Amino acid sequence: MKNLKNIVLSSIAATLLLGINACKPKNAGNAVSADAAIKTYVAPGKYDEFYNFVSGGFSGQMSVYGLPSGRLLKVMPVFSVDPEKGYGFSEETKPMLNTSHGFIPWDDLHHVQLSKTNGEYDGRWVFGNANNTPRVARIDLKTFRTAEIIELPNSAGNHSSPFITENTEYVVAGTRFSVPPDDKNGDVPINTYKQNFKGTISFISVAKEDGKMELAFQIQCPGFNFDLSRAGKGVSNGWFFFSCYNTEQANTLLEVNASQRDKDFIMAVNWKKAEEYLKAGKGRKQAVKYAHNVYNEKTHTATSEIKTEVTVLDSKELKDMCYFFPCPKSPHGCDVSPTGEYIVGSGKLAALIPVFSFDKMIKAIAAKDYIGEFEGIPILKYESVLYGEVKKPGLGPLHTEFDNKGNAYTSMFVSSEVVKWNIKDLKVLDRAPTYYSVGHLCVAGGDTKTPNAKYLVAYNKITKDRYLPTGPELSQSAQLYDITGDKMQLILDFPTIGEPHYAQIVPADLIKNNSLKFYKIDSNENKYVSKGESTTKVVRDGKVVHIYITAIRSHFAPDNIEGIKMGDEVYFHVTNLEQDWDVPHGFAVKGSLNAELLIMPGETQTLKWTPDRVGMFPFYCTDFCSALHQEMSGYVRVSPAGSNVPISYSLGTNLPKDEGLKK
Ligand code: RUQ
Ligand code: CUA
Repeated sequence: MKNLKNIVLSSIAATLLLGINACKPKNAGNAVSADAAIKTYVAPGKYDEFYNFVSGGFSGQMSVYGLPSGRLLKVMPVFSVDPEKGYGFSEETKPMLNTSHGFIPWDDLHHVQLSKTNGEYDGRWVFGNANNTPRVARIDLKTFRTAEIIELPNSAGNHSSPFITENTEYVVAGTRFSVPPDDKNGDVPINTYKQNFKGTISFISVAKEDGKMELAFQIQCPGFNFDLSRAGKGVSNGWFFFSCYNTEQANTLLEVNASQRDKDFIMAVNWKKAEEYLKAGKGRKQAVKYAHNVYNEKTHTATSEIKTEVTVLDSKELKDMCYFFPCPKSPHGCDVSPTGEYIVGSGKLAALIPVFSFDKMIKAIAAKDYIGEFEGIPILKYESVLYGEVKKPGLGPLHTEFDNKGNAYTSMFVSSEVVKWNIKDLKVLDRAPTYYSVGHLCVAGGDTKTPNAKYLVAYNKITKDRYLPTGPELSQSAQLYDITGDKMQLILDFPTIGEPHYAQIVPADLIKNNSLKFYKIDSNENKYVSKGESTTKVVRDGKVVHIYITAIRSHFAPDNIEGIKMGDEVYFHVTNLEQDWDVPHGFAVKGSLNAELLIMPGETQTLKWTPDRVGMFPFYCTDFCSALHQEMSGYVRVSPAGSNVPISYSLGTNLPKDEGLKK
């Protein structure tokens, strides 16, 4: 009987979650603001006002758009190989994708977080999470390149990640899937979830000057699903808030079995307290294995180090560090208002939006206003922490961001709309349809202390009829709203790369003037650099051949290479000698089981090539760099294994014999 009820419940939930048609807004075409074209038009040659950093979801990348135009400016490779840029294919970048499991060419990037100083974006770095094989990446906004990736032990499904404190002291990451800790036997029956599975929150410290990340400590928590998170700020600085679902601790058919309870939890973590425990030596040193990968800008080379230890704080034993408060029902987003006073929980299956008060939470803790505890963690009383509830906001609340006028904006997946409400009186002020089924949304500066309330972007899961059909899969979509007035106004649709989850919008002025224009060739410390054509060479070392080659408009030096033999392992070390902005050269060779290289000015990158047959192999520059770009090419001659063709290489001198005589 119980099962039957569950199945009925589950199909109701499924209808609710999939019932997009039923809630499809009418007059889709008419919802666009009449002056949309003027508001989004950025004339040719003009810059956009904002950068929009958008997660790529299952593309594993992060993309950069200009707003309000919606122009795609760049796709930054992070967790997935990118043949366009040679990321993960060049010898220098391969170590970036190393993990304790080995080289992984893909992941699923859900959330982006810009670094902050005093609760405001500082334009230095943007962080992203790998959801599948738990990792956190830091991208340098001087180069728009991934600078560092750290793997997380004791973790699986790194979803509530990466969220940062108001001065970027920590990047925090919670497990979506609880698992047996890495140093315990994981070979246990799955239905021993309650006994053997644990959740983990990781605190990654970020060095002030250079952003270097270290896994500072982890907190071991009950085995739930930690979904999303936000740091406190202002009054609540020093705390973190995590939404938890599956507090039922189900291990199968979660859509039913993890939707039983009326309320799950938000976990509040006092991280200053955690720091005290850490200092006092209350942590347990645990043997683990995780990769820490760093791209060195001087050597243009990444290194990967496998680390073997982490300090774990136990939430069961260490008091006053973690608290639960109930939150209806299967909460997803967990967002903190600009002052830090309000915490908004978004229960995917809840018919209201609970708004919690930090002040009330602190008082409830002081008064020990508990309704019980879970694995040693006190559970605060819902009413004692609750500020109030937004009634009838819509269906399927997911995420909330804020403006600078005391308003909040919540995405409603099921009813496919953005709902604007007032934080003080919790009244719904406006609703705008999305096309369709909005997931995340972001307001310019919407998670900072002083949001810039000009634009809101909705990131939609389904586009249906919005764009020209492109086969079974349609592009995901972003929609731009002007939120300067009382009513939200839809002014633009633009397609996105992969599936967008969270995104952030930052004023262009914070970033655009710090952009690196080229790498200084004099400071290039790559082991295989050629700082000029005179130092290029081809060196045989047994069966390994190193080709030191340079690129400059419009030739490679050398461009005639002979003496390569079958069975050789060849490394093309290509240095781009240009010292000018926007003059990369590309490098590709016929039959190579590899991608191209795209080498920035002043940089050295290496392509590994194992010739598979005897013959002639052209190579060429792939990036149109000058009027004579088509001339920027060369040949490698491959001879049989036993051949006695000597190594030779040249540029401009290997002329036919008779022509040589004429000169
Ligand atoms: S999620 S659509 Cu992976 Cu941030 Cu909410
Ligand atoms: Cu270099 Cu085209």
